[in-house]
Formats: sequence, structure tokens, C-alpha cells
Amino acid sequence: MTEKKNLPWWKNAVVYQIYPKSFQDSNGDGIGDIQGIISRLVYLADLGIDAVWLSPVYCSPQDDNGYDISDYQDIDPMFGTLSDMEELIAEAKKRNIRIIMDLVLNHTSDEHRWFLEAKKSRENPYHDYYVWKDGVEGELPNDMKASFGGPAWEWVPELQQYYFHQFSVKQPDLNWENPKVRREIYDMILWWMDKGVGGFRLDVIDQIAKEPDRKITNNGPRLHEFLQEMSRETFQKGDLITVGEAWGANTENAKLYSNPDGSEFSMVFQFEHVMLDQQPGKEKWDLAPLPFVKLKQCMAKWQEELYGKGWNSLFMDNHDLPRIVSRWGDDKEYREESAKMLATVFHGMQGTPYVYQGEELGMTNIKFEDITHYRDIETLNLYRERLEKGYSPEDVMRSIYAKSRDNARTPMQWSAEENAGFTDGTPWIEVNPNYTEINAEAERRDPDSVFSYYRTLIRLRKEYPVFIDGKFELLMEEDEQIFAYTRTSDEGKMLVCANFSGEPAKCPLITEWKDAQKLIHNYHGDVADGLRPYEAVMLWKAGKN
Ligand code: TEU
Ligand code: CA
Repeated sequence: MTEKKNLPWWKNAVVYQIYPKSFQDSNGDGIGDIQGIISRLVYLADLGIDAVWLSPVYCSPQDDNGYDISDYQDIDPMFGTLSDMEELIAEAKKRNIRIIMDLVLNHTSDEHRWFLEAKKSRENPYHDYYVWKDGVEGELPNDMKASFGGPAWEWVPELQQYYFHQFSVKQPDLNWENPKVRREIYDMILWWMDKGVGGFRLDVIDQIAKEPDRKITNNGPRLHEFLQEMSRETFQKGDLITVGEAWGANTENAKLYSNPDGSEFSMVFQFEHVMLDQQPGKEKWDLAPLPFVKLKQCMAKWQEELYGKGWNSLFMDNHDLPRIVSRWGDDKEYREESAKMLATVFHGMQGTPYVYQGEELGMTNIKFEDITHYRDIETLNLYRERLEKGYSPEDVMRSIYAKSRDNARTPMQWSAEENAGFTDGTPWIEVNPNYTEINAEAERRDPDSVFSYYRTLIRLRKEYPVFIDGKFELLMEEDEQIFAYTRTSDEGKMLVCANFSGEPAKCPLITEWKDAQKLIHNYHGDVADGLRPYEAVMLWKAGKN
């Protein structure tokens, strides 16, 4: 089948995402930090993951929790120092864990040295590092909007110019048309490679080649030219995992991003499946039930189209998304069953799985009483904007409960101790009160926990090459409850069968597979053709089938 001998390491890897601010505080200031992460490496090694994607820890005014970088080559004091970072890389390496840095290259902070220079004068050598437009105060260059609300243009009176920002006002867009900008970025990447990092996650990378004059944000005409240049100048000089975040990806351009010839990235991180439970053409806040049959079609399309031609990331959660067990599972009666079911379905597919901190515990969404408890800039701006537009607070809170990014940002639940063992101080965002039941300490002791289940899934991936190269086939396409598929390789055939609902469901496939070996199952006892609520199983038949 695929070239097993020169299989890149990341095809076999499982990545764990850490949101440093919420992972582990080590000094009682209520904010997670690098020493905190170091103290938890044993936990990560026990889970069995191969790499950690660290959300940004660089110097930042924290307008968007570190996605607004003011110095790419230093660590924010809130998280530690550069030598803490070096220690983390070295300590992780001892446990065969590689560190993946988050590269935010579409924009910097408005407090970055380049931007401070750029806005001094039109003649300043850094002026052209950003995207400017001459104009008149109060007359916006066009009607483009920023991701976190308001227009995408901000007036600078000293220059009589607007600058362009796709995200917050404090995140001015970099001008990739300028070769000097690209060179600075490549040198910075090489500097991190020298420090021994294992790879990079590239934030909103499909938006770098913007052309605001033509209202183009993602997939600009020069995008792949820039990416190929960057890859040649940097990534290809090492043995890295690189993953491009692309909300605007489709299966066609994904084959460019993740071309097996290595000309761009190792893999693409795309969101088609997580955009299904919203009203078509509207925002994520405009809620709609998950169209289950469409979800299956969507996943199958990506599996089939990229087979042998690209590589996908497998994820359900990250720091921008609500908790999957609350979203597509049942975070009450069947929390453990549904969390395990979702993991079974996703981990069985082709691609590199990403586990977002706390997902392996089945952590749930948060429901703070009112908006004053929320911290995320996107959530706070949305609340203000929608109230101004006449929505009722109840309406907006319903959307926030379902989709706010803060759902994923409450502190990691380590134990039943105060503040879930996250901090001795006051956490920067409140802990989910369910930490007394849902926490790592309890789950590591329990062989039936969500944690133990994830550990088994991760181990299975290393034992059965079918996870890597098996060809995907969707079964029971139209069924409204069952998610079923097979993966077939030279070694044998694997069946994944899952009841995606809280009601019993018929799955006649199980009878056909009754002699197969059970790899993992989220209920005790035998599996029969009637699947219980959220029941999921992975079966294996060796040899030609
Ligand atoms: O996210 C990309 C992005 O487009 C998000 O803002 C997304 O639209 C939003 O989260 C959906 O709710 C990346 C980072 O992952 C995110 O945390 C940053 O805020 C953003 O880029 C800007 O750097
Ligand atoms: Ca701290």
C-alpha cells in the first residue's frame, strides 16, 4: 500500500493541543504557564500523544489571548521566559513529545515593533509591512468587516490612512506582497527550528494573500505561491509537522496545502464539518440542529478525495469551538458513552487526530450566569453588537452557551481540589463547577473512564497500520442514527459502527461481523445488532476479506 518505510512520522502521530492560559498555573497568578505545562508532561506521556500544539505563548498584549503577537522571538512574561520554553522543548523530547508552535502570520499586534514604526510615517521602512489605504476620515475604503465585529479598516490620523485588519483593531494585517515581510518571517521560523521545535501550526493561513481592493480575504491569487516559497525557505530544511488552519479550504485546494510532495504543509486543518450546525449563509451564532446525514457525507467526501493525494487533521474540538460532548453528544445522562462514541468515529478515520485539552476527560461546555463572566473578545463583541441590533439578551446568551469560544477555555480539570487543581490563586476565567466529578485524577484511576478510552484508541493507532493507510468506505449512508464505515488495507479490514443518538438503533452489520475481533467498545458485554444509546465499536478482521 503506501510507502511504509519512508512514512513521515506525523502520519502515525496523535497531537494534543494545549491552550496555555488554561492548562496549568505554576505560580498562583491564576494564569497557566510554561512551567505548569512541564509539570504535566508525565500526564501527556501517559496518554500516549506524540506532539503538543501550543497555542501562542509569545509576547502579546493579549487582546485575543496571544493571537496578537508583539514579539515572535520572545515569550510573554505571563507564561514564562525563553529559557522556560527551551526547557519545555528539552523535557518534552525526553518523553518523545515534540512541541508545535502556533505561528500567527496573517497579522501582528498593533504593539509589535514593526507596526509602531509603520505608523510613524508613510516613508518609514516598516510602513509597507502592513496594508494601508489613503482616504478621508469617516469614509471607509469599502464595506469589509472584521472577524470580531466592526469594519476591517481603522483610521490613523497622523498618516491620513486606514490600515486593514481581518480580526480585531489590535491585529493589523501583514502585507505579504512585501518580500521584506516574507524574509523576516522566514528568518524567525528558522530561528525557532534551530531551537528544536517539532513543527508549526499556521493560523488562518488561507487569509495571508488578501487583496482588500478586490475584497479578497481567503484563497487570494498568490496564496500557494507564498506558501510554497515559505515551505522551501523553512520547513523543508527540517523534519517537521506543519499544519495549515484554513476555514476556506475545500477538497481541491486541500490537495495543494497537503501535497504529499511536501511543497506546502504536512496537512490541512479544515472546518467544513464544524460549520454544519448553523443556519446556511449565516453566522455560527445562528444555531441549527446537526444534519447528521450531511455530516457523514462531508466526512466521507474528505476521506475519499484526499486518499493518496493529501492529508487531513481529525478534530472535533479546539480553542475556538464549543466542547464536542455538549455539542454533538449528550453531556448529561450519556456523557461518558457519547464522548467515547465521538472519539471512536473520529479516531478511526484517515488523518492525524488532534485532542484538545480536556476532551480526553469528556469536559463539557460552560454556562456562566451572565455575560460578565465571559472573557473572549469575540463573545463580548458579539453580545454588544447583537443587543444593539435588537436581539434579546436571552437569545444572545443561548447562542453564547452553544458556541462561545470560552466553552473550551475554562481551566483544565485536574482534580477535585479547589479550582480543579489548576491554580492556587484566582483563575483568569472561572472553573466549570462540574470539576468535582469530571477531572483527570479520578479518570486516570478508572479503567472505564473517557481518559482510559482515549489512551486505548491512541495505542490502537500505533498497533494497526490500517488506521494510517486503510481505504475508507461509508456504509448505511442514509441511516439517521448510525455512523458506520470500514477501512481496508492489505492486512485486513476494520469496521467502525456507532449509534450517534440517545435512542436504541438497529445495525445489521454487526451480525455479519460477529466473528471479528473487538478492538474497542464503549459498553460492557457483547455487541449485538441493536446498538444502545451512543454505543460504538471498532471491529477487526485480519487478512483478505
Ligand atoms: O482562528 C481563525 C478564525 O477565523 C476564528 O476567528 C474563527 O472565525 C472564530 O474563532 C470562530 O468562532 C484563528 C485562531 O484559532 C483564533 O483563536 C484567533 O482568534 C484568530 O485566528 C485570529 O488570530
Ligand atoms: Ca502562572
